[in-house]
Amino acid sequence: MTELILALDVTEKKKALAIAEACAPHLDAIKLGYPLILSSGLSIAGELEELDRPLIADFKVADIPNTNKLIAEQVFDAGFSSIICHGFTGGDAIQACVDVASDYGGACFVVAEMSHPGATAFFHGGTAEKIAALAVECGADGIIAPATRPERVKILRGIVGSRKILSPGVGAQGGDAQAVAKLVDGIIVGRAIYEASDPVTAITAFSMVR
Ligand code: OMP
Repeated sequence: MTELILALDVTEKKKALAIAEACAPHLDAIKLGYPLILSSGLSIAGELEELDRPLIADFKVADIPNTNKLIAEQVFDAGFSSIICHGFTGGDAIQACVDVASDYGGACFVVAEMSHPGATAFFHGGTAEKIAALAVECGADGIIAPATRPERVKILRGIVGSRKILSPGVGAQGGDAQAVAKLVDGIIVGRAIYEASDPVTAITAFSMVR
């Protein structure tokens, strides 16, 4: 089964909570990042915990190992079950997040290649492949790879094997959920769900993944 993960990038707290509550029964996880947490505070994780869905912290952590460790501890203390970090910072920085995740019984996902058009400037030419290999070496639970480029996901799958691939970029960014769902373990969907007039109905467009 491919999981469906809602990217809850809604900056109005009341609206975010209402969408999460309505959609939760149809989701496998909820991803929170800077837009919602900077507008509502980290404590929103505690409020969402009662929906009983795993919470993924998308801070794309990208600092030195010690700072990564401190950030990851805050994330897991707040009730998240997974953290997303960048991989271009290198093995020691990834390892810091992986180790904290493991201490808390949580998971760490490493961004191997981003989904937006500009990402090709730096992630192509071997970088994404190197990051994916580093993620495996560090014992990460999986990688983030672009739904906007299924052909790249296939290449990265060849590197990470059975580790999880979570894939953003379907819907608003133009990626085709159907095409990528069979290649990955989870698709991450934001605007196509939370900007819809009826988010729960919008989810049915992604029912092929659950
Ligand atoms: P929508 O484009 O609205 O579906 O949202 C996609 C979500 O995935 C946003 O929260 C992005 O920050 C996130 N994301 C990407 O879109 N591309 C990436 O390469 C990586 C991420 C991510 O790490 O989640």
